[in-house]
Amino acid sequence: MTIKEIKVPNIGDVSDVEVIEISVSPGDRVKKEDSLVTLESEKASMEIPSSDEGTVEEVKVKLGDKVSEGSVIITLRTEEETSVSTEPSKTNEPIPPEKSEIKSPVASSTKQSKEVSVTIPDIGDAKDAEVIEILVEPGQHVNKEESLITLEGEKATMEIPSPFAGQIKTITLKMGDKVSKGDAILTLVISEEYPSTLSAELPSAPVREPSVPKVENASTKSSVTPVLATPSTSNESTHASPSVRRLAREFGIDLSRLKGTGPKQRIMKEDLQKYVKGVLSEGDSRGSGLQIPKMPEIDFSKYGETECIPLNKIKKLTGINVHRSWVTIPHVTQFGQADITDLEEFRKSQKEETEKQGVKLTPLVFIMKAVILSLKEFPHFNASLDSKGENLILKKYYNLGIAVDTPNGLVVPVVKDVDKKSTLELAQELAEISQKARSKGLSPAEMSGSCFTISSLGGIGGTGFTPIINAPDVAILGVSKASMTAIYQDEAFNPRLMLPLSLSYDHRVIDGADGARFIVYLAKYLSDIRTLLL
Ligand code: CAO
Repeated sequence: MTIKEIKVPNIGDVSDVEVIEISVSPGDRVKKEDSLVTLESEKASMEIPSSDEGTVEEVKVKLGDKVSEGSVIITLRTEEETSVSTEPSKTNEPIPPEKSEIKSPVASSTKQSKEVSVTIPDIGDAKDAEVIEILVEPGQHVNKEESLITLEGEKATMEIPSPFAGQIKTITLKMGDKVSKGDAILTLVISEEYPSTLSAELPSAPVREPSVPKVENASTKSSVTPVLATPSTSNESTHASPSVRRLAREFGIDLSRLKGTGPKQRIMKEDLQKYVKGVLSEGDSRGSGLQIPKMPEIDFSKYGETECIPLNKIKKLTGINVHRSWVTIPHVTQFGQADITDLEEFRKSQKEETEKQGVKLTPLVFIMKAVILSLKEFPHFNASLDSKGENLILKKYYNLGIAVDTPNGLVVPVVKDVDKKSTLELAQELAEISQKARSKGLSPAEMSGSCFTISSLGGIGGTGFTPIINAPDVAILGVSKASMTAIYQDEAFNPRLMLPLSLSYDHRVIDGADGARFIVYLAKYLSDIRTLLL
């Protein structure tokens, strides 16, 4: 067993380069060419791969350190019997900063627009390097040193920066092309619109006459951004170019969360964009900074006897839906109560008659009617946010979800077109869907298309609760058990049957004032039986 020092190889004419990423820690197993650290100079980011295989003994650098050729990065415990410090592998040989070439200038004056062809500069001994990323598009303005493409050779990945500032006219190569020194990348229009960089470079740039073979531009040095990394096989999920890494760092994104769609699962710029868009549109808790610690696994049997009952399908599905609603919708619950003394008197007077017709009239049917009147008064309660959360879809139909308690769990059948149905029709349909729900006879169609949901626990008891919105609805009404209450009216306390109501609403769509107005209107309709029966 030998301890070897892995040093920064020749990285061209740069020194004191900052360590911006450390990919290994003591005890890690690394293979030859696995990335150890990423360095970033003013002009280039480069990954330094391991020149040997072994176990990391010690990391000799820390983030922010400045290193140069020969600085020790790590010590590595290897199986070999040699005690000599390793020379950087071939891979670590620097790719010489090179001159970019321009050809076919249209004019010689620096004040006029010129079209130049940007070609692959000297990329060391890498021949037939593959184009794995095109970072620009026609019409785009680029700055000097801005990366144009990424190439992947057998031993190294490198970004080719623009030798000038200008506007891209055409891109000559395509993804997957194999290129070598001198191959055309793109044509760039450079003009006095970009004086800051042009004036610095062009006067001394020996631009070629159209008929003469191309001439190297001696003043435009430092063109290749060497990235001395061989794609890591031990950590494929972080196989990405420096520009993608830079972008990920700016957004604070952990690249190991992404799946690369590029060659050899390389993470492309598009993958990063898709990930960011996804996080933003879905309100992903990872992106919103909601770092919820995992529940600890507890062996409850050490405290007493236990029995494990697996959750059934309905409970699992309900769990997923209520959890998603709870964490993605900002809920507010508004409480209120309705005086249903008159309504109950009327219901009881009708009860015998309707039961003869086989229909059970409960307060819920009247609540459904009152909800429809309130939804008509407040249309944005009869709505859904689109998936991007940018538009409110107002619904011109009135379908109510009704939460039904079944032996298997909670299900929410939907009563369609409630506004078009009579009290008796609704009572009948309510009995039918409750029965179907309890005998698992509901079809998916009978459980979809709700606009607003009612969860009534009034038949059971309780004084109030905070229902969870049945997304994509924007509000839900919770109904608790009505009870006789002393209400102060006309300078006296009177016994009134009061119905507790709790309205949870999506605060992105509904303001607190409208939440309160809605419940006041609802209570008013329930208190006035004449309006309900109209
Ligand atoms: N206050 C006082 N009494 C009430 C009442 C209320 N708010 N609501 C119902 N009742 C009475 C009914 O009048 C009936 O009494 P009578 O037989 O004397 O007339 C009795 O309670 C039972 O009613 P019910 O519950 O069978 O009927 P319903 O129409 O009120 O409700 C249904 C139907 C399907 C909604 C209900 O059975 C149910 O499953 N509720 C549970 C919903 C649930 O689990 N919600 C929680 C979801 S999590 O948010």
